[in-house]
Order: sequence, then C-alpha cells, then structure tokens
Amino acid sequence: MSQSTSTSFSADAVPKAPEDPLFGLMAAYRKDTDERKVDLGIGAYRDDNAKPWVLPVVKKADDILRNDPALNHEYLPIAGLSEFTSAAARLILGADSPAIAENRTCSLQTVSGTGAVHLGALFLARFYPGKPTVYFSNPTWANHNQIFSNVHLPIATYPYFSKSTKGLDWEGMKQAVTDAPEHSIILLHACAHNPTGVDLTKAQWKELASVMKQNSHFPFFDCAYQGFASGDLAKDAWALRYFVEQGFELCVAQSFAKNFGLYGERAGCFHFVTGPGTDSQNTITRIASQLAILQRSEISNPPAYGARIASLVLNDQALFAEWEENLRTMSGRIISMRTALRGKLEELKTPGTWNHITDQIGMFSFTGLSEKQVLQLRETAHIYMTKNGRISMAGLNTRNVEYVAKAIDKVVKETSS
Ligand code: PLA
Repeated sequence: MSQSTSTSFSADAVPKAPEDPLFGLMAAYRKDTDERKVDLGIGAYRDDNAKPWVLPVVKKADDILRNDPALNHEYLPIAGLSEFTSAAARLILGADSPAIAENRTCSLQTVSGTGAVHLGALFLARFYPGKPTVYFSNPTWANHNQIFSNVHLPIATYPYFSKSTKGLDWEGMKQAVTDAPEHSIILLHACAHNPTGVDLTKAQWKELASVMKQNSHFPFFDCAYQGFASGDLAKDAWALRYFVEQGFELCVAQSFAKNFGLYGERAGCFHFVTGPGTDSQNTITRIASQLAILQRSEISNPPAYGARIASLVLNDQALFAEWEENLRTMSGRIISMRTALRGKLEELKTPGTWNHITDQIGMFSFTGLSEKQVLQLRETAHIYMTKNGRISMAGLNTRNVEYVAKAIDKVVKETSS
C-alpha cells in the first residue's frame, strides 16, 4: 500500500528523538509492578518509607498562603516576586555579601534551576563578546549539554572524576582550566556535584579561583543542592561566596526544587553579579534590562506558587529556622544511608572498595557500577538507577538498603568472576 503524507516534517527533517534517559527511567519504574522495586533514579528526596516528603515547613507556609484573603492569581512582574528574589540572593550570596551591599547584583525568578541555567546560557550566547566556549565537568548533569547547545554556545569538558580513585581528578581539572582560552565560561557545581557527589576542598576552590582569575574566565555556578551537601546552607554556599569575595563577575543558577521539596512548582532564581568598580551599578542595570527582555520573550513572567511558599519561609525567622531543621532531617537521613550501604557492602565482602560511598556527598553517589551491571540490577532485582551507575541516595531506606546491597553484591561478584 502506498503511503500518503500530509506533513512538512519528514523523518529526515524531524527524526525521532530518543526518550530522555532520566524521565524514561522514572516512567519504567512506575510501570514495574514488582513489590521489591527500588527507585534510585531521579534526584528527589524520599522519606524512610520511600515516599515523597512534603517539608513540614512548606505545609505551614502553604496553609498561610491558602488562608490569605488577599491572595490572587495576577501575573508576577517579569523578574518575579521581588521579596523572593532578594531573599534568594541573600541566601546564596550571604546577607553580608559585598556584591549585595554595593548594589551590583540582579536577580530574576526563573522556572526552577533549569530555567535559570537556560536564562544564563541565553544571555551569555547573546551578549558575551567572542562567543566563548563553555566548559563542563566530565561528567556533568546531562541537561547542561542540551541547554547550552540549544543556544549555540560551543561546549567542551574539563576532567573531573577519576575512575581509579572515584574522587576528584584535580590535576586534570586544573590543567584544563589553565589551558582553556582566556574568557572561557567555566560551569561549576556550587556543591554536591551531580552525578559524582565529589566536591573540591576549600584549598582546591581557592586555587581554582586563582587560575580562573589569571585567565579571566567567567564562572557560571549551578546551585541545585544548597543545604543538601552538608545540611548547612552557608557551608554549601562557601565556594560561590569565595569567588564573589575575590571580585569575580559571575552568574548563578539557583534551584529550590530539592532544598524545599518544591520540585514540580518550579521555583528558582538566576543571579548575575558584576565585579566591583565605579561603574558597576550602571553595568548591572544594563544587564538586568536585557535579562528582562529575554525573560519576557521566553516565559513572560515566572510561576507564582512555589516562589510564594519559599518567600514566606525565607523571610520569616521562625519558619527559616524550621526549614533549616527540615534540611538537616533530609541530609542526615541521606548520610546515614551512605554509612548503611557502605557497611553492608563491606560486610558482604563485595569485591572492590566502597569508601567512596561515604566520601561522596549530596544527593548522589557515583557507585562505579558499569552499564552492564546497572541493567542487570534493573532486570533481575528491579532496582532502577541511571546507566552511568549514579544512585540517588534518597531512594534508600532502612527497609531496602540490605536488599540493594545484596543485589549489588551479587551482580558485582557475578560479573567480576
Ligand atoms: N542543575 C543540576 C546540577 C541538577 O542536578 C538539576 C536537577 C537541575 C539543575 C535542575 O533542577 P530543577 O530545574 O528541577 O530545579 N537534577 C535532577 C533532575 C534532580 C533532572 O535531571 O531534571 C537529577 O536527577 O539529576
């Protein structure tokens, strides 16, 4: 039978794209009817019953919002809710940041962290003279590649993870950043690196800042896990604040998905910090005006609900303190699962070393499991993780950690013998 077609979009023009690996994994997990199934895929916090956790402080803020007779559904301004964006800037830069005091920052509310990375990428693609290359860690969050490619910025990588030590390839990273052409954009994970769980030490951050200064590189911080790495908001923002103190011009993509558990509400913020100088206020005014135009054409104005919740908490001392407590609950449970998983694997004498599980921090652990082992775990034990061997630590709990350790042990023993 001859095929008739009435489309301008042939398969040559629009080839079928593969499913997003992470959201595909989530869908496969949902379909799996085996009661032993374990979701270690997407980086979303789960409680000890493997259930999504609405932070108690978020519930409180939600009640306040719902009962506010003045609440309406009008558009937010283009740059978003100002009490949210200013509190978000204080949270990440520090309330006593010289950049805030000198009025050389601007902040726009975005569609969560992804929207913030995108807005920054779009701005740099449009306005950074010379279209520099963006350098990502190898590996990085997979979406970085897509977002920066979409705006046609050239992309490259710097070494980051050492397969042999399962830690940082510091010499490789430093060399690549030194060798990158001047004025390159260096994308950095502010804390709790995704997917490796490996962060720089303070001494390494300082050395990196010095190399980047010498080469006039532009730091682009992606901060999706503030409060998740250590449970301490200031500690997790230390590196970024150090760069600001050193007088860098830089930008930050800030997500509230994980630290507030507001995943689907898409609360985030993009901050641009220009360097100190007599003209810095004029500079930031110009930059903010162009960012507003980009924002208007992309999303017009950001979604209100999540930002309202976060804003209530960030701007109220008592709620803020409660939020910090909630953060410690999440990071504490994750840390205890690291200890438990490592302990069980060592108990089982699983071939290899497992200290990296407790050395790594944040939402993820980069286990070192091969793609073959990952697929086998999924097929035989219904344990879901990304193909690169990343596990979301929050998917583990006191009920399933032994099951997962035994399954990993079995797969590693079978494939290494
Ligand atoms: N930046 C990094 C480094 C991230 O890991 C993520 C989310 C984001 C930004 C964006 O988050 P947001 O848009 O939801 O604020 N990474 C997740 C989910 C948790 C994802 O891939 O979208 C992950 O599992 O890697």
